[in-house]
Amino acid sequence: MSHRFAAVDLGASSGRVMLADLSDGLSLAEAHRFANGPVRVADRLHWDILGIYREILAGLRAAGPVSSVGVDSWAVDYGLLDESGGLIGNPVHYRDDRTRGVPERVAALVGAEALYDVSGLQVLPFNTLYQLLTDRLDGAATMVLIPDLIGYWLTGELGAEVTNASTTGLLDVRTRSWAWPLIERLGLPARLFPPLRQPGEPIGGLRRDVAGEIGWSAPVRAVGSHDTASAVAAVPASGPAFAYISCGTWSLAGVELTGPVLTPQSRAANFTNEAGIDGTVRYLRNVMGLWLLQECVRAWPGSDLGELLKAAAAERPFAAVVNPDEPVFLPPGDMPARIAAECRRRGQRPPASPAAYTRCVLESLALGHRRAVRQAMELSGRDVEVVHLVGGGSYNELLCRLTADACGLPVVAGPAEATTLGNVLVQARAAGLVSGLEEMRSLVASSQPLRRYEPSGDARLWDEAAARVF
Ligand code: LFR
Repeated sequence: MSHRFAAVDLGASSGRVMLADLSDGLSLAEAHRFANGPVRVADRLHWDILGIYREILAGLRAAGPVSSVGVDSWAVDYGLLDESGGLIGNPVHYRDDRTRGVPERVAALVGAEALYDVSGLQVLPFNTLYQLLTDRLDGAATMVLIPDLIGYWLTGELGAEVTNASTTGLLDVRTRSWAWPLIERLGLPARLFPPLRQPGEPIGGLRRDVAGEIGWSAPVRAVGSHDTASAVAAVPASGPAFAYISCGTWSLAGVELTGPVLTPQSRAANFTNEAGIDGTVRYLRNVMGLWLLQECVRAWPGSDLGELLKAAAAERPFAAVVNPDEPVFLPPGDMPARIAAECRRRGQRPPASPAAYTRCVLESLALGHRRAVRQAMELSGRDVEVVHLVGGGSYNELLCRLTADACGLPVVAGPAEATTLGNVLVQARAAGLVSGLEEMRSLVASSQPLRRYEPSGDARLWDEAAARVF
């Protein structure tokens, strides 16, 4: 029992409760998986947070007793609590468009340079600070990020785990504490921001009612509660000369540093300095990710992803490519139509079949990966010898191969479960079973299946394709 840990991992399209056993190496089992996604009510996109919580409890019940529980999820989104700790309204989904025009207003008020200098964060329309500025805050006593909200419901303890807090735009990237002068400047009430906690710190024991419902009790521990922080912690790298792509709904592509890069060039390239485990900096950019394909597949009822990928491998290379990061791709909706419009805008004929769209998406993503990895190297000065592609996207062999070719670097694909592994390894370390980041990573490398792709093909074709879209 003392070597078993539970990870609650909430993704934008599904959530899972995973069980890890470290008694002999490191093995993972899925205790429960459930669908997740936006719920549109009139003109707002929400998360079904109570449904998510119910599924988490079902998952913990199925998992059985463990030494501790850790929770991670996507970043930036939050719930507001009233004086008595009750949730005010349903958390809004980051793909909602309520922040339209807000980043520009904030930049005009504070100055884009000053903002970047404080938080080191890339400008994405859904950053917490922009969302908060559109929210009604009068009755709100506390703002809790999604994993901290789950932690609060499980234990009754409030806090803000620092890796995820770093995605709010309101954390000082140098001191890793709340950026009080900025918070005041923006007119946001200081009372909203709970005390920070570090990955590995105990949050509290399960509430009595929770323990009663799931049939056992254990402490809940803070982990890298931003899913990307957990994923990067579990990259199976053996030295510093690596880039990573945490590839799922999003592709988070960059390098791991010991300090932030806050240069004007870095800001212009919209690179972010998010907080990693053990004081590391996740220097990366968001690439639109497999969201592009997920939304295509949603538009093609009855289509089979495996078949599509097989057919895409046989499609003509570079027939059409887009910049995957066009803001027009962010909201849910008819993705093939938007891709077709982007192709036309760039003077290319739109794909003519689902297989051709799939090829277009994967080549476009590989171009996005290449641009982010190269810029991360240039802007940080970090040498990179290998690209680690982790997360669900590592199952996609065509994407891995295209990424290796586009980057001109070997790609090591896997583990697919990097987020869960990072989550449980931080718990295992707190329990004294592993020593540090290095040992965590070598345990991942020795226990998880990995595949290696050497770059091949004509590099000039990728240069030419990149010049078409960037
Ligand atoms: C990935 C992720 C990204 C974040 C996006 C929105 O799951 O957490 O890191 O930018 O979701 O929260």
